[in-house]
Amino acid sequence: MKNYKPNEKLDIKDILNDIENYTPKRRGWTWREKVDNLVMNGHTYSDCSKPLKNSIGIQSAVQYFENLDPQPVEVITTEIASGRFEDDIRRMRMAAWHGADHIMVIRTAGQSHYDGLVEGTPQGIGGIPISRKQVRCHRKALDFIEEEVGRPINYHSYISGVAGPEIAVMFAEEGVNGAHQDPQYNVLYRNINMVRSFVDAAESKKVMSWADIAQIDGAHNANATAREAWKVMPELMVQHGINSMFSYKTGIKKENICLSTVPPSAAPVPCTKYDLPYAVALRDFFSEYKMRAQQNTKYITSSSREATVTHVLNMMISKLTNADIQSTITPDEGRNVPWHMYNIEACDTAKQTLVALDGLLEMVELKTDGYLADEAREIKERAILYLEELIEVGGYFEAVEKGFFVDSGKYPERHGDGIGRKLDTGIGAGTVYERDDDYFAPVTAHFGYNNVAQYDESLVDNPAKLIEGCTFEKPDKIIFIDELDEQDNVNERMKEAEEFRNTNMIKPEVEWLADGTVVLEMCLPTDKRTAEIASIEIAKNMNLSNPEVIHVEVLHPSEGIRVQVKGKTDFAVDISKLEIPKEPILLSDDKLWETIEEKPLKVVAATVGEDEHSVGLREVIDIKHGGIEKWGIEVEYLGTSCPVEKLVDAAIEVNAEAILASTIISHDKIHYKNIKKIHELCIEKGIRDKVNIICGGTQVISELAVESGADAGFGRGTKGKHVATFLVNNRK
Ligand code: Z97
Repeated sequence: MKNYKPNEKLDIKDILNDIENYTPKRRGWTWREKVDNLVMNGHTYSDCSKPLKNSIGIQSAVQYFENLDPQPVEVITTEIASGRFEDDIRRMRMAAWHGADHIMVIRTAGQSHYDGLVEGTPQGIGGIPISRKQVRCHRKALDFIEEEVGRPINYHSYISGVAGPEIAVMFAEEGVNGAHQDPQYNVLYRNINMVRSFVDAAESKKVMSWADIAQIDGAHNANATAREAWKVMPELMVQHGINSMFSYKTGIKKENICLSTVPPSAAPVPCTKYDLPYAVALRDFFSEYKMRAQQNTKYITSSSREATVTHVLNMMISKLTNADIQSTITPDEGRNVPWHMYNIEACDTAKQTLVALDGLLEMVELKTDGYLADEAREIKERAILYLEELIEVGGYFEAVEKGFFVDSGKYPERHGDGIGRKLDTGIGAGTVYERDDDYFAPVTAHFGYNNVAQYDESLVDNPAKLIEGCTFEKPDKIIFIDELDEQDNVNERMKEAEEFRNTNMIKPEVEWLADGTVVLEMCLPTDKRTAEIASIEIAKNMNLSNPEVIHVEVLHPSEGIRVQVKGKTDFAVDISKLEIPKEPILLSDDKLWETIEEKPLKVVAATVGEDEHSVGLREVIDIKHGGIEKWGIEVEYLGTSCPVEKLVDAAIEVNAEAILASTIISHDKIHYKNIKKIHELCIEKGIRDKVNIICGGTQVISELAVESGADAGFGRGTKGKHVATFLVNNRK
């Protein structure tokens, strides 16, 4: 693959090229490298990791801190779900530049509905990469992206459904680094037979342990499904316990077993009273395992503001209880649309919050008595009682049959509305057989009884040797099958958007390249229902097709409604035909301070003629609003309606380097006439070659000001920095 520069787009065709011969360059999960007392730009960080080679900091970093971009020690997850792997690749690159190093490619529909490995691209069914080709392309693109940002990136998907073991093998072969795997997920939410799920899980987990794949469990789904999410806290502990110990016993090492934790509640309930004791209880029970913290999604709405606040509060809990992986959710998961730009926002929210809370535990500590300790203990006690009852009734399968799980009562209370499954029903029921005495599979990482000794006793621990290595050791044994679907495949899809791939044509996008989708935001002075319908009409009048309300918020029942609408544009823009004015290059604060400190700079300033409009000039001068005083420029302000002679004389008297003349009034071109006068007076008094004449005002056009004799003209929108940069760059 080519080595792309930051200003070059990844070429999907380059990734697809020779994909049949790709093998992953490494396997296994990677944690960030912690740096003790990392110093960056003079600040010392306690909980940060090795900085990146290429990245984009949060907005204040870009604007005020020269892209200071410390990386928290927690792995940051982003969920990508465009459903088109060629678009996912671009999204991965954006996310990695914003600090994500755990890329979960998730589904828009159930991966667990697949009952086998699929060749080609199942576009339209799900967003998850199910085919070897997709996984390969993703991992290959990430090989480049991780070099580009300078940090390993963990690639992640799901090992679930009755195809779990096959997918696990494919993921191991292809260098996938993390996966969700929890048989309880299959049983409870996908009605896959219990026996089959646990047998499959044993096989899958064994394979995952061989490939060093980190595992995330599925306990959080009980929280998202429960009627009142904070009531399932004891159950969540039990689910974590079952999957963790099962995984450990199949061979996954403890540091690769990550509990999928989620703060169970959210405001307006007093959520910290539930969430913090729960997080503490979890750490008490599962201290040897890793914690993957996800934001609460049970109570998420379409308000991205609200989702962001929940996310930040959840990260406070993560920080107080040392989460290892911080997940970020599309902050508007409530809208159920994979809005990638909001995913990036969520990565920034995580980075911003975790860096802001750097060193928190050096300053505060959690109390070990009182409410927090009592509550945490109570949750643990309830969990133990739950587990004891589970054993009493005969074990996990019996407990599921009796509807123990996702019951809406807080254990030991039970409402009888849990998810019940029968041992002999569900998908894949009756498909598990005991292995024959002479059962034998010549493969690596195989769970359970495998009678290798019948062929070679010395190879009991290495059955694949009997066939000179299986696909794990000999990747050239993997048979790569490309697309099978003639219509639904990457080549066809790429043809559709060909006009927009690496050409001059652009269209806005949200989900896929050139989907034309935009978001409109408006405030309408009416009631909620009328506003919803009116907003659609407004979008139609703006020529947007398929308009759809994605968020409504009542500001007042009759005075105002905030509405967000999405819709599609049907035109494209040819960027080669745009006239793009040069961006003004502004000097940095440091450069301005440094230069002016070295060689002080004095100016005189006034509004000239009969002009009393001083606001614009004052904004450009005053330190309060980022005027030129900010960098130490000395200003002799002569007030308003200043005669031009007085201004020029003042410049001579104080030995000013520049004259700043401001005018708003422009009838009869009086502003340019005054400039001309200043210019001529300066010549007459012999100082024109020593001073810069700078003219400002809302009606000033730079070229005309210069034609009238000024050195520069500044119109509407000018900030102090524009003027300061000009003064420093053009000293006479
Ligand atoms: C997360 N935000 O990160 P399906 N196995 C387990 C799961 O939890 C899931 C699947 C399989 C969430 C998003 C929700 N979890 C994902 C343990 C899904 C796969 O059957 O393909 O829909 O789900 O956890």
